[in-house]
Amino acid sequence: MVTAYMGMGSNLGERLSLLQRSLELLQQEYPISISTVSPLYETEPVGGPPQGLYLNACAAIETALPPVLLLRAMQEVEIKLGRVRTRRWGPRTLDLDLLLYDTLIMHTPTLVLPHPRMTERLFVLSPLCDIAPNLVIPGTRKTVSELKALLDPAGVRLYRENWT
Ligand code: A4P
Ligand code: MG
Repeated sequence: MVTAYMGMGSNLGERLSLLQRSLELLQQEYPISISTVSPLYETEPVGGPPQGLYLNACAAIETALPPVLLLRAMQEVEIKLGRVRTRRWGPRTLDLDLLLYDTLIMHTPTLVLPHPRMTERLFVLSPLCDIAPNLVIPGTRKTVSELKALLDPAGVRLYRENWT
């Protein structure tokens, strides 16, 4: 078993229930156990075209699935919940990103770990810091809490403490 961390986002449709449903499906249909879920944040969109506010959260996952199969499970859940793939960084009903898989560093065309943009994004580091502040991000020698302190605090606000 390893611990992995998933980033979750939605800015289209029934944002809250899509995020809730994605956690249920991952656990019902795959050998995945969600051990901790962060509070939910409402966040200003970063990059892409003008679009609505996101809800973002992070979850800690316990699984024996290898990283590529874990990502595939997350992508299948995105599709089951009706994700329409539009433009990169554009609005989406559900985006599940694999942020970290244990201490693994890897670069393939379909999977990069740690997630390449996670350390620059407060919408990722705020919820991650709530559940794993002292985790060292592989390749940085810094903890989540240290990396978060380097970012501009604007654009991210607590939306709901308990939401699952
Ligand atoms: N991929 C490679 N590594 C990974 C990984 N660690 N986790 C590949 C997930 N996917 C990974 O992803 C595109 C491709 O990345 C996949 O085919 C996969 O093989 P995608 O989810 O299909 O497309 P995307 O999400 O539009 O693109 P991308 O580059 O993943 O965007 P990001 O980085 O996920 O950013 N603003 C706010 N406030 N909140 C957000 O949640 N999200 C984005 C999307 C932009 N702005 C945002 C938010
Ligand atoms: Mg993505």
